[in-house]
Parts: sequence; structure tokens; C-alpha cells
Amino acid sequence: MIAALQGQVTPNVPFWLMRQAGRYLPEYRELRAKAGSFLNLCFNPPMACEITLQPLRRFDMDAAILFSDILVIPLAMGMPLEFTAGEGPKLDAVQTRADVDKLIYDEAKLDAVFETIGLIKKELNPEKTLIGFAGAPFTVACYMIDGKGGGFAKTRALLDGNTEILDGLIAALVQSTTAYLCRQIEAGADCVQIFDSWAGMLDDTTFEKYAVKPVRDIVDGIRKKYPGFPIIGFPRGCCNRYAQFAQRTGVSGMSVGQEADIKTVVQSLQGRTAVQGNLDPELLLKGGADMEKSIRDILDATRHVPFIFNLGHGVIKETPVEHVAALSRIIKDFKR
Ligand code: 1CP
Repeated sequence: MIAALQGQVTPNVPFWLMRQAGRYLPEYRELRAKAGSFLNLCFNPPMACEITLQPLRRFDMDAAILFSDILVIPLAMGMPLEFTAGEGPKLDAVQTRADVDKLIYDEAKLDAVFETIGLIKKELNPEKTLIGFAGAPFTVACYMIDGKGGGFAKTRALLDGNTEILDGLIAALVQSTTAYLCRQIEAGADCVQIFDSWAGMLDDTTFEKYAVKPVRDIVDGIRKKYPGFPIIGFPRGCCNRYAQFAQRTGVSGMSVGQEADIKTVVQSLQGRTAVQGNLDPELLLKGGADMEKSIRDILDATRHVPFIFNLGHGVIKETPVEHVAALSRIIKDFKR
């Protein structure tokens, strides 16, 4: 996987899946019930380490992704956070510039995350890649402004009007996220992915200001300390802007959603940035011949460029484990 991120067309196609650790796995559900809450799980290093490794035992992915969440950053900045059953995250929404100024990133609150990385690193086969991650500033800001997932009506209103709160939040998040990712790297992450799940909300002007610039600042900040470090970007739902994003941020890999035409993406990136993605998670849920055809089409389209197989978004929780096993076999049997 690291070779692909360094621009090599590898003989075998490396693979992992977004949300590969999660509710579609019975062994995850078992530990989740024991932990009581999702956040207890995230901040319990032995349990978070175990959950990180569960999918690799079953499906032998080439990479493990740290088990945590993008919303631990607002938590470390002093925002109360809760995950309520069936409803997703709830935060005390930021409403004024004074609320933004009160936020102070306290990295010690994330010590459990760095300890988890250390544990995973000890247990993980050294041939496998350990992926660290964070949310991109814009996506994390969406949750901090609206206080929950969903339509992000308050964030949208700010984008159209007074951007002072959003600008202040983004600046604070660039700082904290850069520091957080550097600590993950120091603890043992081999590469990092920056998830911008809601960047699709942005237009041409705001995309440059809120998706490209903050990620470029984070990439520059990381590489000042760790030159050439492999970083994957994922501005989800922005398939017309992947080339612009890759070129302007300097990421090593572009994670590609299922809505993108993979041939067009391959052409636009010209082998300069590794491609990752783009199987539709609905096809993994469905399985069978349709899934297999789509996997083969993606493998064919990416045959001559650096590529990491993945989904276009996270594994859906009703996905049968046999479908993931079938996917793993197809990828492993494929030789370029
Ligand atoms: O068991 C449960 O009830 C918790 C479900 C869950 C899980 C398994 C949440 C709550 N987060 C996670 C783990 C998680 N989240 C990982 C772990 C590693 C892996 O991929 O296996 C990662 C990388 C994330 C990242 C994340 N969290 C994103 C970015 C990627 C994406 O999905 O777009 C986002 C937007 C979140 C916020 C979040 N956390 C959890 C939920 C249900 C949500 C979405 C809330 C919403 O509806 O907006």
C-alpha cells in the first residue's frame, strides 16, 4: 500500500475498506456491547486495538485503520460529545465567535488514541500498513456548528452569510488536526487519511477556501516534520474536482467515491497521484455477479496506475461477511 502511495504500479493490488471495523462484524457487536458505549470503545486501548485487527483476521486486508472517530478532535477542544443509540453524534453546537475562542485543543485528552496506535503497531504483521486518520477541518466544523449529523442547515447558512465563525473554526482545526496527525505518526501510523465527507456541499469558491486550503496547510505541516509522508485525501462527492484537489494539496492518494467514473479519474490524475476506491458499498451489500463485475471493471480501469482497492464510502452495517470474503478473494487472485 505504501508503494502504491509512492507512485508505484504494484503487481498485487493492495486493499482495505472504509469502516472495515464495525457493526457488520459479529465480533465487533460483541465487544461494543461489553464496552457500553462507542466512545468507551474508542478510548479503551486494548479494546480499540482488538477491533482494529478484527477485520484483518477474517479478510487479510493489506491495511488496518485505527479504530476511533473524526469527532474526538472537538472533544479534545473542550466540546462535550455523545453518541446516542440510533441517532449518531450530538455536540454542544458552536454559536458565536466567543464560543470558538473558548475552544482549546488539549492533546492529553487523546493519549488513549496514541496508546492504541502503539498497541496495534506491536501486534500488526509488519508487512501490513497502519492507517491513522482525522476528519478534514470543513467536515469536522459541520458537526461543531450544527451539533449533529444530517442536513447541516446551520453550516449552509453560514456559508451563504457571515463566515467569521466558520473561518475561526477552520483555523483552529487546521492547527489541532496537524498536531493530532503528527502525534499519530510519531506513535506509529504508516500513512494517514483525511476524511472530508461533506466537501460536496461546497461551490467553486468555497471549495478552494474550505476544502483545498485547510488540507494543504495540514499536508504542509505534516511534511515539514515528516518529509514525503504518505497522505490520502477524500473530498467526498467532489468528483469533478479531484485533479484540482490532488494538485493543489499535494496528497499522495485520492480516495474516490462510487459516484465517480473511475476511467475519468484515472485519466485526470495521470498516474501522478495514487487512486483509491471506488466500489459502491451497495454492491458489496448485494454481492453476487453485479459486485464481481464492478470489482473487475475497477481493477481493469486502474491496471496501469498506482491503485488501492476500497469502497466509495463505508461498509453498510447489513453487509454479509461472505460478500467481504468474496471481494477479498477476487482482489488477491488478481495479478497485474
Ligand atoms: O457502533 C456504533 O454505533 C458506532 C458507529 C461508528 C463507527 C464504527 C461511528 C459513529 N464511528 C465509527 C468508526 C469510524 N468513523 C472509523 C473507524 C475506522 C474504520 O473505518 O473502520 C472512521 C474512519 C470514522 C470516520 C468518520 N466518522 C467519518 C468520516 C467517514 C464517513 O463515514 O464519511 C464521519 C463523517 C464520522 C462521524 C460519525 N461517527 C459515527 C457516525 C454514525 C458518524 C456519522 C454521523 C452522521 O450521520 O453524520
